[in-house]
This record gives sequence, structure tokens and C-alpha cells, in this order.
Amino acid sequence: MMPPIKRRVFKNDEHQQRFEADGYIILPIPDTQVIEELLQLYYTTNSGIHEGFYASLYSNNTTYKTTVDEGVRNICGQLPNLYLDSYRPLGGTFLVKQSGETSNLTVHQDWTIVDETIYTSVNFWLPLMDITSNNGPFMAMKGSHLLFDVLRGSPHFPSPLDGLRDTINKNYLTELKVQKGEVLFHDHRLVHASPPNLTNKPRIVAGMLLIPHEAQALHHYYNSNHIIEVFEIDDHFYSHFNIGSRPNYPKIKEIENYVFPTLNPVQLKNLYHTTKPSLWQRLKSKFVKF
Ligand SMILES: O=C(O)CCC(=O)C(=O)O
Repeated sequence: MMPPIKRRVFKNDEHQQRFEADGYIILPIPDTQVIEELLQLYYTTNSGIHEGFYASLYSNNTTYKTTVDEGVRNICGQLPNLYLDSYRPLGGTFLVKQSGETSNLTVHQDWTIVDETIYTSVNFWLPLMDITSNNGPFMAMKGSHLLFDVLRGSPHFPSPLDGLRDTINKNYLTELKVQKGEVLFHDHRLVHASPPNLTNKPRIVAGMLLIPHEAQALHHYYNSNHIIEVFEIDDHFYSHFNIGSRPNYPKIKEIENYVFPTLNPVQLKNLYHTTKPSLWQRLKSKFVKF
């Protein structure tokens, strides 16, 4: 049987090609007023988290999470759809790195939030300040969205990255130069990380999860019996869910005996070099203007 055709992500063909090749793309935002409004929201809300890295979702304060979720989505409005082909936002958040080594974010992929056999879900990462090598930049393994086609979710999913994180960290990550006035869109399957913020000011980014407007949002939960439970979630999920708890939503499926592939560093190297988009595709995407 032929694999299903994936729904497109970007309106523009060149953006689509670059995104498909690398798993991400950085594009300008036309109106920097949103940055001022997002900063205002950031400074008038309190996550209650004062150390390390956090996304607003990590807070157990539902009022805070709701205010941030709705605020970020309202302020960013139709910004994603300047570029995306009819996506809708979920889970507006701040992604904050407080000063210090504990704000390191290890190599990971983001949760599976749609049926990825048909749809591509996307992260929107909008810096509210200049990002430098010192304050916790976004590091990506280019093209890695094509490598690890596995389910991901809460609270602790096994992952093919287990045992490879140090190797990836040392050998495969590229620092993405996303500046204030630009937005990074990345595929949730992209392998990424961010080093600690070694400056004395918090690093502040606004984020949203984006899914095709017609897609059902999902959450995958790996229970203590090693069964993956798949829940249909709604727009309130990210402001009400506390990581660690079992989602209180309709369960549509249970997956038993799901096989998480394991790889060693040599297998990773071979896989990366055979799966990476061709040199031609990469050169083409480099020289095509948007
Ligand atoms: O903001 C960052 O440094 C990266 C955020 C991230 O990777 C995540 O929230 O999954």
C-alpha cells in the first residue's frame, strides 16, 4: 500500500521545500509590535518558576497557564498563517531560560500531537530579545525530523535518542541564528536542544504549537503498564494539563507492545547520511530566495 500523502505546511513552495529538507525554517515577522505586547504579558504574569528552563506548561497554576495561553494566541493572531497553509494555534507559552547551568535543555523531540502519518505539527518559536550563543540559543539536528518516526508524549516515553544524546550533542547540532524580528518554525519531530543561559538576564521566547486547522489534536500517554494511551484533546488541554497526570479526555486508542527502535552511534551515523536530504535539495534550498 502507498503511504498516505502528507498535507502541506507552507503556502509558498520554496518555504515548503526548505522546511521538508531541514525540518525548520526561519522567517521574518512583519510587525515587531507583537514583541512589545508579548513582553508586556510576560512581565505581568508569574509562572512561579524561578530557576532553570521552563515552558509555561510546567507551571501547576491553571490561571497563569490560561492567561499566557490565551494572551499569546491573541497577540500572535494570524501571524503563523502569513506563512502556513491554514494552521491553528494550541498552547501559547513562554519558553524561559533563567540564568545558570540548570537551564540546559537536553536533546529531545517534541510530543506527537497529531496523526503524523497525515499531518505535520509545527512549533512557533519567537524570540522576544536577541538570542546569542551565550543565552541559550536553539540548536537543531538538521534533517533529523526524517530519522526518528516514533510516538512521543508524557510523562516518560522511551526514545531512540536514549543513549545517543551525548553523541548528538557533540557531533550533530547546529546553532540556529534566530533573531528578534524573526520566527523559527520547526517540525515537532526535529531533534533539538538548547544550552544553558550563561548571561545574567532571563532569555525569553514566546511559543505556540500549530496544527492543521482540520486536524484532531492528540496526546499520547505512556502508562505504568507500558501501554500508550491516545487521547483526543481540545484547546484547553495545555492550560489545564499537569505533566505527570493522566489526561482526562476521551481515549481513542491503546497501543500495546509499541516498539521503540534503538540505535547505537554508528547506526545513527549511517542512518543520518543515508536519510539526509540530497546535496542537490540542500543547495537548491540555500540559493532560493523567499
Ligand atoms: O526554548 C528553548 O530553548 C527550546 C524549547 C524546546 O525545545 C521545547 O520546549 O521543547
